[in-house]
Formats: sequence, structure tokens, C-alpha cells
Amino acid sequence: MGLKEEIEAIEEEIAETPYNKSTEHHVGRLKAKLAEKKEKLERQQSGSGGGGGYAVEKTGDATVALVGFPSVGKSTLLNALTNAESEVGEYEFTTLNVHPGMLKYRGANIQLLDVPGLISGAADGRGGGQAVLSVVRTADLVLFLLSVFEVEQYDRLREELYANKVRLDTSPPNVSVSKRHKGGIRVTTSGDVGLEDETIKGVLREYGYVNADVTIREELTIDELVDALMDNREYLPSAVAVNKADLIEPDYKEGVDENLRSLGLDPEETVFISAEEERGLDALKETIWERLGLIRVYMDKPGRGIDYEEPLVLREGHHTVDDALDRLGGSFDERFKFARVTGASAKHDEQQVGRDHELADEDVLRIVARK
Ligand SMILES: Nc1nc2c(ncn2[C@@H]2O[C@H](COP(=O)(O)OP(=O)(O)OP(=O)(O)O)[C@@H](O)[C@H]2O)c(=O)[nH]1
Ligand SMILES: [Mg+2]
Repeated sequence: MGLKEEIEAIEEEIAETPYNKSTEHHVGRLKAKLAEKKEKLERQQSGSGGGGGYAVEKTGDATVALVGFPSVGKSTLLNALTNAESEVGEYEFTTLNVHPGMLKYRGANIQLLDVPGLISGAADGRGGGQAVLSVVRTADLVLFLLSVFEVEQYDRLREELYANKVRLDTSPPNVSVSKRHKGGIRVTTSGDVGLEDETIKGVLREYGYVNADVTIREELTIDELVDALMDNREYLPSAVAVNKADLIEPDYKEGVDENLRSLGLDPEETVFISAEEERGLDALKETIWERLGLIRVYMDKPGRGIDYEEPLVLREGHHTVDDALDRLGGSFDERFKFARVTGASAKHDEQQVGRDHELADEDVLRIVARK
């Protein structure tokens, strides 16, 4: 049996096995085995195919991947938001390469990547989708673009990304594993994590662990446990825009909202736009800004005053003074004594802070360094 057939056989067995407490252990082992075989198949394929992935240089303060089916208006939107010129066509698949463009918003440079139509089967290597997906994985935010007439495409897009190890709008599972020399596999959980100890041990054994300590601090599914053990899952935030809103009558909107809700989307958090008529774009930029968790920090430079023109832009999870030092480069890092902050994150003007201080949007920051 070839690897592909083995994978299919395991998938079939998982589908046919009713999931309950008595089968949980077995299903756990099957899922672990499945993930491993898929990995192996991928390594084989990438080894023989010669790759051909897109190399897009990441520049700017953050990168957004624009993901959607052919003809939903990705190129039109990129052209409306950025300085790029992406080909717009009335036929499908006009964009066959990744087109980067730079969106300037509130002093930030946000790189937008218009990637070719992500079609079903992309994650299996069909339709050249693999290269597309590898670009998406490197982004800081996934922006789904849907046509107002086909919002249900959202499900298929998410499935493609999931199959390619992109986990959206969730944080990495709170699981830690450390190898030991003896004593078998020891499971420590905080409360009921939703899986039997035996299931957890079975999954770990499938991955070759003989002696290990595993600590789980939240409720988990088997799939999430498998994710935690693989180190190639990408955890990204996402946002959704619905395009071609100019083509619907106002009373059609309620139906679209209903469809969005059935997809698990909140219509209030979904941005309706017309890329062609350039409507709704301010709200979209605002959403991109928020989902990336961007903040502006105005640097107060000795002798030069506060630079309000070109703020330092920091991303979600990188809001500390230390992160600012990283971005400033040069020798600030070694010479750092302390910083002074004025703004929303400070208790009072010119508060003296250290490296760990969390900055807020529009703070003014002065670095005091050794000569
Ligand atoms: N009415 C209307 N038409 C739009 C809008 N946005 C895009 N279009 C049209 O839809 C068609 C497809 O637009 P593209 O921007 O090429 O779509 P795409 O997603 O880049 O397509 P691929 O590159 O093939 O994946 C073009 O004819 C656009 O003019 C919109 O907001 N309203
Ligand atoms: Mg296009």
C-alpha cells in the first residue's frame, strides 16, 4: 500500500469509528498516525516537485494575505488600497503570481499580498495552490475576501487553510512536553481537559515518546493535542470583507447577514465593501489595523523633538519597550538605561520605565541611553 492509500485508509477508519469514551483512545492514535503520514507525504512531494514556491520579500510593519476565490475582486481591492498595479480581469485566474502592494495607514506601512485564487484541493497540491498557501503562512493576518453572492465560499477557504496547518483566530494549545530518561509518560492536567489520560499517552506514544512529562492547562480536542505536538502549525488572526456590495439591493442585505451567521460570522464584524466603487474602504483599513493589533509610538529624539510624522509601528504581541528597541536597531539595545513614556500606558507624563513596559497607541517614547 502506498502512502496515499494508507492515508485514505486511516481517514476512512476515523470517519467510520463512532467517537465516544471507549473509542477515544483508538481515534487519538489514528489521528496522530494520520498527521505523521501526511507530513511524510508532503516531504516526498516537495522533494520531487522542485518547489517553485513564490518568494515574496516581507517588508513594512506587517503583512496581510488577501485570500479569496477567483474573481471576487482581490486585484481590484489591492489596487484601490495600495500603490500596486495588479491585473484586473473579467475572467477567472487573472492573477497567477503573488502581487504585493503597500497600504499606508496612520503612518504604518502594511504590505498586502494579492495571492491567486485559492481553489478547492489547493492543500493537496492541485492547482498550484501549495505555493499560495506557503505565502499565506508567512503573513501576520489573513483577510478573506468574499463575493456578496457567494459568502459560503468562506467555509471552503478556511478548510484549505486548515489542511495546510494554518490555525485561525485561536492561540496555540497550552501544552508542554519534556522528555525524561525513565518512568514512562506522565500526564499532568489542570482540571478536566476533555481527554482521558490514556488517550493522551496513546497519542504521545504514536509520536515516539517513551518517557515524558506532558502538562496540559486547558480543555483540548485530539486534533488540538496533535497540533501541539507538531511544530509547524501557524496561528494567525483573520478578518472578513464582503465585496461587490454595490451590486445588491438594500433588502438583500438581511439575507446575506443570515448566511454569514450560519457560517459562524458576525455581520457586525464583517466589512461590506465595494472595491470597484471604493466604498467601505476606511472601515476595512480600520479593521485591518485592529486585527493586526498595531500601535503607533512617537519617538522623542534628543535635540530633535517628537517625530509625529513617522511613528514606530508595533504589532500585536510586540508592544514592549524592548520590542521598540529591537525595531530601532543600532546600538540602543546595549546602551539602554531606561525610557520615559507619556501617553495612555503611562501613570503620569514622562514616567520612567524599563524594557518590559507595555506601550499603547500614540505613546511618546524617549530612550535614555549611555553615551
Ligand atoms: N460590481 C463590482 N464589481 C467588482 C468589484 N470588485 C471587483 N469587481 C469586478 O470583478 C471582476 C474580477 O475582479 P478581480 O479584481 O480581477 O478579481 P480577483 O479576485 O483578483 O480574480 P483572480 O485574480 O482571477 O483571482 C472584475 O471584472 C472587476 O471589475 C466590486 O466591488 N463591484
Ligand atoms: Mg486578481
